[in-house]
Amino acid sequence: MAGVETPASPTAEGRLTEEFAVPSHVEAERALMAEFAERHTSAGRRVVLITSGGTKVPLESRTVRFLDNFSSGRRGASSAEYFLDSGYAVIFLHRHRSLYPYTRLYSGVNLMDALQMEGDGGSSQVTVDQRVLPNVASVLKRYRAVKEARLLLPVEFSTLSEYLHLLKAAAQALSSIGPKAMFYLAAAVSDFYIPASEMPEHKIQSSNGPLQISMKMVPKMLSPLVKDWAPQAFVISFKLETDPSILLERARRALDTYRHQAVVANVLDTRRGYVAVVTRDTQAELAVTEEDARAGVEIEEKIVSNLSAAHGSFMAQQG
Ligand code: 9Z3
Repeated sequence: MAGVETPASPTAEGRLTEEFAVPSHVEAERALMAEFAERHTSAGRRVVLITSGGTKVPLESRTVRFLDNFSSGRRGASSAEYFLDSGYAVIFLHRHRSLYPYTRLYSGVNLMDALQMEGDGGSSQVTVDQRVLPNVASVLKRYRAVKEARLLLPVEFSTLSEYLHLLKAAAQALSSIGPKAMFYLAAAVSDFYIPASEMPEHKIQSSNGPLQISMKMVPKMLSPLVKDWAPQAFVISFKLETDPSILLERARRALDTYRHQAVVANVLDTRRGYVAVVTRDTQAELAVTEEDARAGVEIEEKIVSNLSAAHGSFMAQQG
């Protein structure tokens, strides 16, 4: 209608700036990520940014309570190892205390049960019981080699706000390496949050009776990431459902909406044994067979092998 101005709806990036406070360490992390990307691409390596773990959404500004989700970070941590084995340098953007590459293999072990002590007092010797930490010598060797070559850059987040700002900083830091960058967005990011302006400052009192909360939609960062922050990169998102019958349709819809390169689609209960890698023209079903399971083959090895080959073709097409 002439003369009536409808305000344009804010973009995801605009909402990020307006609604989520910038954490103090973002600039320092951005500089580290940019230096890391530059150093490794100069040495002829590709760089993958892996996001991993769940997010914590506070209900009070002096947070006593928060909303969390199931993600253990295993997908991200094990994928990091396979990307390293395939020659990638890895930025590991993970939720504080979620599973970590290499140590994840022993996450169920009580450290005290893995150590043995000979002698006592000043002359005691502590050794490792390799029955409790199977293959620890070879795992330690791989871990040390990765550390010495500075091939793994860990970056931590806890809250949703930290995750969102660090993802943007990472995407901008990797934009200079163009198609050599892969984004592997395996973190389970909350879809809902309470804006700071609507959050009570102090602990919500149970004496006020049952609690009703209203949450806003989290802006979808995939959109500015693909369009503006790292438009030349190879971008993989993950789609999680609990109902297998809608999984593939949702994965295709995400590809249509964001126009990125692939979606790894999985169902909560079967995620360790089956995924589909969906692109605009292909669909690969990857599964851990019984034989694989006996040989210790993990689904992440297959996902990484599929995607690193696709990334190679993508880079070749970009010239
Ligand atoms: C995934 O689907 C990951 O594969 C899992 C891995 C989180 C299931 P774990 O950490 O589990 O090994 O325990 N990540 C993405 C999940 C997600 O929240 N996706 C959103 C969606 O499906 C947005 S891209 O809508």
